[in-house]
Amino acid sequence: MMNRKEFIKSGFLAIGGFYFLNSGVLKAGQQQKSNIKGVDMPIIIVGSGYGGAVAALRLCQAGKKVVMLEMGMNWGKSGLPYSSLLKPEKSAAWLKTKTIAPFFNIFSIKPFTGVLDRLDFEHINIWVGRGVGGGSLVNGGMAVTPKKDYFKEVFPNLDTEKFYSVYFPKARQELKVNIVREEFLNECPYYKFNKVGEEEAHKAGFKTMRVPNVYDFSYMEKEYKNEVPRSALNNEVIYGNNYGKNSLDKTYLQKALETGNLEILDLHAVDDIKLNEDASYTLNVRQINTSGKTVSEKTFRCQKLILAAGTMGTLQILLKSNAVNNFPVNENIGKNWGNNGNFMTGRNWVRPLTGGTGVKQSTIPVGGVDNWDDPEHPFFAEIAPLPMGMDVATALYLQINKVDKKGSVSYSNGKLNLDWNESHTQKMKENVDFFIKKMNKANGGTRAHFLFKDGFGANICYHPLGGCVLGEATSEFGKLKNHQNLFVLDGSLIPGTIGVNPFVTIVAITEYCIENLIKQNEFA
Ligand code: FAE
Repeated sequence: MMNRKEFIKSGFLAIGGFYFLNSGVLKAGQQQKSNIKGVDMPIIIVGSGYGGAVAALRLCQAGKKVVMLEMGMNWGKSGLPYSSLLKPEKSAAWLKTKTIAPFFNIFSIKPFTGVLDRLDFEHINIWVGRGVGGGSLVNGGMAVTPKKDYFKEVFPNLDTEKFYSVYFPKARQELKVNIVREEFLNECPYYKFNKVGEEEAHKAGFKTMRVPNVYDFSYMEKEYKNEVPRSALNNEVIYGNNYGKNSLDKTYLQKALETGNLEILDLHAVDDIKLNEDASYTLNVRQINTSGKTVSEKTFRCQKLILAAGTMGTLQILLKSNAVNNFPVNENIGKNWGNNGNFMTGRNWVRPLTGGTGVKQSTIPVGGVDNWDDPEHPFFAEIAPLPMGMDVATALYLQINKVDKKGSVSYSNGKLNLDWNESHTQKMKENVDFFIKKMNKANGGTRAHFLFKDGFGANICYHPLGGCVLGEATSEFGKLKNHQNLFVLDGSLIPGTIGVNPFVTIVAITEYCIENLIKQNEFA
């Protein structure tokens, strides 16, 4: 087998070589309308997040040549560092002039193809990752397997036992999921926020749980002892981690590249797609530079297409293509969308006289309040860090609720529209109100007016899910209905809710789908 170096030297795959011959060499910022037609590729995957990375690995291992198009940058290859929360630089935001963290956006920045993007709708803002590795570059790494009963409720047609004996364990192993040592937690002052969070939750009568993560906790222990460069203990997370985190570029994508069968084209954004008469697909793609300027317009054609652009990206491509190219989509596309019950909230004046939640905080969450067994107020609340470089005596929580009223996504006036308003988050708000009141009553503290206008962050969403639901908009294995050669493998397969942070489930479902699609000779 060719190693990665030999693979790169050999000019990538034959098709890649052909492709580069045609596209020529471009200088940054150069505007070029190329008319590359009929660049035939057997399999194209759009997006390099969880769904895309899992599909790529399994197809490459099965001997298939795969080309992956990713609109974000390949940070590993670029050699550029990720920036910390307290000193936002190039990686902090996708082509914005100001930072776009959930709060305290006081920093001006130069537009650059950074790793964190925010999609703004009337009642909700949705954060997503951009770059080779997708959401894994910006997320908190919380690697949670859903409760078995809830998984069964959400996916009644899947073989629950097989998921819990095969696909979830496989996902956790490939993602390198691990758990923090309790002794380390107790001694490390960077986890005071978690200790306080758990103590206060217990005092209020709530149960807490330890949350697994893909951040390498043995690395973090070395950070703490100053044996290695710091990352989680140096305010790095949503603008990328320079060390410690096992993001997809270090797991699934790295393994897929090592097969020699994967070529990743970064800074390649798919605008829309067309269905050809021979059931192949044509993709209109813009190659951009790091200022976001189009440097080349390209046309790709492929026999098999996998959309893994994340829930919002995949819906954008499908619905826009339907609007501009009459691309066939079935009536379920855009339906059954949800925010995974995401609702951010917090409390101010948390232990103000005894050092609050800590000046220095690790960026990697390790604990949560598990209130799922309460029939009236079922929820999970992540005890989230708020590393501000000073003690703000504030506790931050990202609550995950059920989604009792689903939303939907459509495309009009040249953009995605979301049918999602306060009525969709009403029950979540009641849960948050219940939680905060109970916490404040037992421990003191106030609603987090410093963080959110009314103490409620209903509009903060990290987990958009659904809109292309498994078995509804697709076959039981993710093949889009009414299509012979188009597959969707990402968060849009999950019907708006999964009760926990979703990437372990996205990985498990993609493992299941791609295994069966390969078995059925869909990519022969
Ligand atoms: P995703 O990872 O979003 O990848 C899609 C990729 O497609 C991206 O790289 C896009 O740039 C690319 N793309 C989109 N449109 C195009 C296009 N037109 N052309 C080319 N490329 C395109 O998709 N989940 C957890 O389980 N645990 C956590 O701790 C956690 N924390 C989070 C924290 C933050 C701040 C955020 C934003 C998310 C967090 N999530 C967490 C959610 C998780 O990252 C997300 O569910 C997954 O990344 C979604 O995986 P997908 O495969 O659907």
